[in-house]
This record gives sequence, C-alpha cells and structure tokens, in this order.
Amino acid sequence: MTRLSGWFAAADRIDKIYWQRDPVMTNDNHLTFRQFMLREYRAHGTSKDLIFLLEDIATACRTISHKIRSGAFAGTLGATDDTNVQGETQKELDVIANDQFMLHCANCSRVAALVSEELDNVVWLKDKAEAGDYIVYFDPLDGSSNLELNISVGSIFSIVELKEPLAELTDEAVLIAGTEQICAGYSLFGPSTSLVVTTGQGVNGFTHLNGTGEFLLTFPDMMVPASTQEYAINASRQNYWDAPVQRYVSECLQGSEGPRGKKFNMRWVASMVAEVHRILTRGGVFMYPKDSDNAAMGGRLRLLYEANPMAFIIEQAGGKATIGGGRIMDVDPSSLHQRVGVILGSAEEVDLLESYYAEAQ
Ligand code: AFP
Repeated sequence: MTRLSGWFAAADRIDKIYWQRDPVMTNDNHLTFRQFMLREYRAHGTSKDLIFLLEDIATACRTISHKIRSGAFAGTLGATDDTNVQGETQKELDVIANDQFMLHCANCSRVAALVSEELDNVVWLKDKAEAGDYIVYFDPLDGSSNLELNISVGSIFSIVELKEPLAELTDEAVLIAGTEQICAGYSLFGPSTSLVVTTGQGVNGFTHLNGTGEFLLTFPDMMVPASTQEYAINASRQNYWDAPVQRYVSECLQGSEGPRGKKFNMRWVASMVAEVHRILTRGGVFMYPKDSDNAAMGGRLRLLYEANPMAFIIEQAGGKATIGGGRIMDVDPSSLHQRVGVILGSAEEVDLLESYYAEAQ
C-alpha cells in the first residue's frame, strides 16, 4: 500500500467513524447543532458543505446576539447617517449584523453570492458561479426599529443551490423562486437566543446555551397547529386593507357570536421573526398584506430574504404561506428587493383568507 493510498484509507476510516457514528449525548440529553446535523447527514445525506455553512451562520447569529445584548454599553443601539436601498435609515447594528453574515458566509467555498436587505446589489464571492454553488439571501437584522425598545429582533436567511452554472454574474441571475430553497432559518434575539432551521426535512429549534456558546436542540420537529384563535396584523392600517382582509379581521373581532364561533386574540410585535416564532410555537396567522397604501411597492415585506425563507419554514412545519392569492414560494422574482404581501401560519386560517381572495377575483 503506497503512503497516499494508506492516507486515503485512514481518512476513510476516520470519515466513517466520525460521520457515521451516532453522537454521544454530551449536554444533558440535548444534541448540539453539529451532532444534530450529523444525524441529518446520516438520515438524509445533508451536504457536509451545507452543514459547515450553517455552522458559520450560527456563529454569525451568536455574534450578532452578543453585539445586541452589549449594544447599550458599546453605544451601537442608534442609527447611522446612512440610508439603505429600502430607503430606511440604517441602524448601527444593521451594519454590524450584515458584516457578520458576510464574514461568516464567505468561509464556505461553495457560496457564490450574497444577497442582503442592507446591500443595493448582489455581492459575488467567486469569478464563476457553478452548478452546486450556494446563493445566500439574508435580512441580517429584522425588526431593528425595536432595538432601542429592547423588543425581540431577529436575523433571517435562505440558501439556494444552483442547478446550473450562471451565464453571467448579475443581480438578475439570482432571482430564483422560493421553491428552489434547500435551507432556510432564522435566529431570534429574545429572552433567549433561538436558531430555527429547515433543510427540507421538517423544522427544528435550537437554543443558545450561555457559557458553552452551543446551540442545543430544544424544540425538535416544530409544527404549526392547523387551527388557531390568534392573528397578527398592524391594525393601524385597517383603512388600507383589501376586502378579503377586512372581512377576515372583522369576523375574528365578532368572536363567539360571529361567523367564526370563537373568540380571537391579537398580537403585533412589529418584528416578523418574533411573530413567526410565536406561530411555530402555538399557532396563529401573520398578515402583512399588500394594501392600497403599499400596493405601488408590491407590499411591505421583501420576497427573497423575508417572505421566501419564512414561507419555507412555515410550510415545512405544516402551515401555509401566501401573498394573498397565491403561494409565496411560487412567485417568480422580478427584482432583488421585490416586496410582496405576506399571509402565513395555521393552514385553516390561511386557507380561509385565500378563499376570500378567490371570491374577490
Ligand atoms: P424594521 O426592520 O424596519 O423594524 O421592519 C420590521 C418589519 O420588516 C417586519 O419584521 C415587521 O413585521 C414589519 O416590518 C413591521 O411593520 P410596521 O412597522 O408597519 O408594523
């Protein structure tokens, strides 16, 4: 046996031992993120490159969490003098979070491009984008208008794997429908720091353990309850809502005496990540519909790095996600920062709203 073939044989043995062996529980019966992803690798053949990229994204989220929680001391809770492509004043932590995502995603040699809410154009990391390369879309800090209020905010990400090489490296080249996502997730910076991820095999929630810094599996197989008595919408926009949303909310407000025959509760955090996490945890429906005020922009929330990843997660958890007359992930993107209406959550509620939209056609 030559030295080289001996080396390959040893590497193969190590690979089998490490990647094939069921992990030893090392954290009070909670799998670490890496141990969980090892199981995903063995059960579903999850790409090792994707696992390493997700670990880098998890590190970015841990760092962002730390920056937020120490922001009051570092004087970074405020705004910069800059405005992003959305026309929004950038918060210092928007920029810090964006830098963290870019820094850590660049570690993965398969990442060909980054698309960020905070950047006008695509950031290309390679001279050529090959089949099998990843495009990472992210909202580095969603809900940042809540930062100074110490209300939960979050980071959202989505990963698409190119099926074909890209003929040219343009913004248009990464306008890829949400059905092509291979992975989506978010990190919620709340009382604890959560990481919720889907790679197309269901949705799993991890919690950051202070001290070790590990994300430990705490909420396996998250599922959205099909029915609910809770809805989330910015009620101050009622005068702008289209008829289907007017009807749905009015019937919820009529409570037990109304056509729904049950009382509804309402929540509005103004932080999509917090709303989605609540829905994943106890059900509900989140609505930021296209309305008469935002119709010219297509809606409020951005398709590629807010609506698509959250839609993938919600659908993987048994819920539904539409624009108000059509599935979010079926939308064929037309521009990098395209906005759409968003209605997502418990399947029965989304179906009811979709039926009202169909009637209004
Ligand atoms: P910011 O990132 O500007 O705070 O916006 C957050 C968000 O995009 C989404 O997370 C919320 O659901 C929605 O906007 C809140 O919008 P309103 O401020 O109109 O309620």
